[in-house]
Amino acid sequence: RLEQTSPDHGSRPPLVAECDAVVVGAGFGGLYAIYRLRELGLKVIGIEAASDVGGTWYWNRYPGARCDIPSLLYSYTWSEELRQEWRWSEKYAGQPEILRYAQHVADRFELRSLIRFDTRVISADWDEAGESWTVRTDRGDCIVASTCVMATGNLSVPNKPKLPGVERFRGPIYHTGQWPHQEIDFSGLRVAVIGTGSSGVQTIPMVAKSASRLTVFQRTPNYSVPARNAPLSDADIAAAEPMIAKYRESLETPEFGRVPSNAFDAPVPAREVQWARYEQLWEQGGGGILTAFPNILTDEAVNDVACDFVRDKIRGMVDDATTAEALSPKDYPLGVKRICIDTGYFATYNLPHVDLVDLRAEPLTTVTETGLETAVRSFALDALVLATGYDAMTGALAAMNIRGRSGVTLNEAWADGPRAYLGLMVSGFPNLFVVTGPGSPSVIGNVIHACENHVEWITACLGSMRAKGLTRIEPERDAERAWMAHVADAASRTLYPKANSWYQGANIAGKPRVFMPYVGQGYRHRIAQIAQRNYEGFVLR
Ligand code: N01
Repeated sequence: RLEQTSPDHGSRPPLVAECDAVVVGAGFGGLYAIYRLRELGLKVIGIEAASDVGGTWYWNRYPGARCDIPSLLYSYTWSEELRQEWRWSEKYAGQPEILRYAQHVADRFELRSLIRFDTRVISADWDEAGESWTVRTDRGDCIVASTCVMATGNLSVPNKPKLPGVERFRGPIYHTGQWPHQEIDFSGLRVAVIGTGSSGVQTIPMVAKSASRLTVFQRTPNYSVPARNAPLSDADIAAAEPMIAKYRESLETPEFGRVPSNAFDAPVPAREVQWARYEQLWEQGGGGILTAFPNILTDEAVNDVACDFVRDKIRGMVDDATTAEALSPKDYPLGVKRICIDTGYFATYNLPHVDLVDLRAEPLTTVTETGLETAVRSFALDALVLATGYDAMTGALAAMNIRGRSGVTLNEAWADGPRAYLGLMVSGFPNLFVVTGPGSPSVIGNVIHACENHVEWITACLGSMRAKGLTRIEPERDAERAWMAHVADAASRTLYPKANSWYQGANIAGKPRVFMPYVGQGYRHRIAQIAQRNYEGFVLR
């Protein structure tokens, strides 16, 4: 009984159509795919479950939702006109502004007319004889297309934990990833937030502003660094130009989270040297701390000092020593769960009406009609906010009933964990492309740039196939196996596997543990080379 935005299911006749490409999802990946494939001369039909474009930024309307990558970089690079005409107002853009940007792109490039909104794909079946996908939707549409591009997002299927007794709760329940469109007023209410990942860390200070009492239920504390968000002046924008130009020219965007190629032979700096650098980056704000030293994500001796530094900062910001201790992560390295970037998060716990409940010390036992109970205490509540994350990277694909060659479903193919050659295509599923799929860098770094890279690769691939009169592409099983082994090996050389993160599916009960994003180096060069070598590892005909 979640309070959420319901799609507008006003009547429209079902669409029965044939086209060259179906693009599922109208977030930043899908919008660009629709644009590029149309430019290629293909007949494209876009399908989007929401009532508008924006993907993640359509759904994540919770108070405080904001990007953790500077807005001047969290932008498309493919249109210089777009870049010149769009002006971001803040260093880190808030959700409403990012959504307006996506809407502007859709209008500016006339993409909306190609998209069926309020429409969810319920199945996609490969027809071997016809070499086409039959895509069906919950609106009765049946679209036959030679190519399917899944741009369904990495963080688009909310994780709604089955809290015992939750159906009894009489107050409203909100999930940060499905926030209602109308303003939610928590004034005078006793509110609980469950979850302290990026979403929780952003929304907790905002909810605290209006709630009469806020209780945060934390299972795992997170490392969080201050955003130091600020308005962007014209001078800031001009000063950032060389950096943006550099990013546009280079094939890799070196954001935090990436493991640079010099990580493995970098020296371990002295503790004082590290501390001084972390101090500088802390003052600067944002995720820069993860770029402090090349080996911060590969060498525990370096990472340990960074962890000590952040814990020290937490102790300095939180008045109550027990609360500070509970808020300090201790059992995993910094940055191997997505680092949180906050505005006033830790100081929020100094407010008299805000409390932290450490679920490791007192586990949640049940939800009642009027609140929550832990093994130790009861909490009377008026509203519940779930900031409990997502079935990341595979959730949306798994929900679509995709059936490939020989009738094998994607869920069957992925029973032991997801596999995709280059994170782009899955063997057994011809002509089905995944934008930022498992096995690609995707969520490690700047997702907009990752989407651009994949869409450009897919468009070039389809263009080259058309030029050669080819109609079908599928990865070889061996190439896919070797790639996923390489993805696992790249992760194992870093500290990433040392946390129970959503990167490896650890947040979803029963999900196979596979480290999904590619954290190795040179990904863009690699996939470009593979295309140049006549799509090595793919079978085309
Ligand atoms: O989700 P999360 P998120 N009982 O999975 C807890 C991006 N993002 O929505 O760690 C109690 O990180 C869970 O506890 P634990 C960003 O990439 C970006 O916050 O599993 N607690 C955890 O504390 C990010 O990483 C931005 O022990 C439960 C929390 O819920 C990703 O999205 C903003 C529980 C979930 O944290 C996901 O972030 C927002 C249970 N049963 C999101 N189940 C920015 O750009 C889960 N939890 C800034």
